[in-house]
Amino acid sequence: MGYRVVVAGATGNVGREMLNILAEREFPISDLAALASSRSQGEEVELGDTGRTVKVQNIEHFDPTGWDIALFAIGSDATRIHAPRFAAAGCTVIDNSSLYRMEPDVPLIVPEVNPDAIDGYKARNIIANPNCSTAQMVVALKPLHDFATIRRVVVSTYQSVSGAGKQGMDELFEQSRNIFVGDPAEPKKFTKQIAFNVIPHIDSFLDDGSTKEEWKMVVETKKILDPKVKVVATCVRVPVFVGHSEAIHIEFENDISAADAQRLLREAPGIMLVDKREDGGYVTPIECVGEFATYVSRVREDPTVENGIALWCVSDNLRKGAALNAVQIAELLGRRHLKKG
Ligand code: 2RA
Repeated sequence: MGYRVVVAGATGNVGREMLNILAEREFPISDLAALASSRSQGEEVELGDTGRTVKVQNIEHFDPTGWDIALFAIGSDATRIHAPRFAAAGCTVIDNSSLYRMEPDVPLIVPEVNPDAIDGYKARNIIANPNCSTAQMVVALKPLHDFATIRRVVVSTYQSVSGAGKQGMDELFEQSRNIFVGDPAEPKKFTKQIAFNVIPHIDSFLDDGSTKEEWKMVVETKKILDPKVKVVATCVRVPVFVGHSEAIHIEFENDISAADAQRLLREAPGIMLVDKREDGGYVTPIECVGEFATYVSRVREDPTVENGIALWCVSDNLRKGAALNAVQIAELLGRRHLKKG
């Protein structure tokens, strides 16, 4: 008993993590297909540590007829080609790219935040996964918003290089190594040196001076959490391999104390509160790698506004920021709408 599951982009950072998480969460799979471009055709990928390996097929030649769920991590250009044909064949697409996130008839889902929105998936038979930096933030905001209604969010992100794919990770590694031999190497993936540096630029610049990554955090938060919430973001690339961190400052309509916020966060789904006002009483990105949780630390009142809370939020961007959220959407879809084969 189980679903016929396709992982498209199976050899990339997120694709491999989706395979790992399908195994870790024992997602019911009766049949598994791993797809990638022709470059990776014939490679073998593993379904986590189950010992089960799957030969990678060329997505161009794959017929999705009779398959139940396709987890996509192939970028917007390839998704534009393949998602419609998978959806039309009756295979529900859960897409990690940004292509469909803001389409009015495509649900954009974080299961801990807006699970009911998935009930509209049949319109296109496509469900969108949010941007990694949005996903962890709305998980942390949700319990606080339900309690005291958020008016405004100011967020600064510290995003790891794995958000830019394997090339981003390779660039940090090589630059960090070469610096000690006096040759930091010219930036390729990033606009400036990333080793021992930070870069206030992710994705492309928009006319108003913000970047597309910052725009995504604004519009996706409004779609997932509440269109009335005002958000302003500064998204920064930092020399960390995996794990996005965020300093979040929140203004509420109603009164909320730090103790209220800590209690709500401690009890909320998907959140691990690690918050002691002492040396080491907080989470850092290195500690979140490989974990499912969205970690929250440094919860405190912000005295500069009437009802303000500031906090620190850390999560594995390849997991809750992408692969885990996608698998959780598949679990939600199965519970609510699909019959196991
Ligand atoms: C990044 N959120 O971190 C973007 C895409 N994964 O680069």
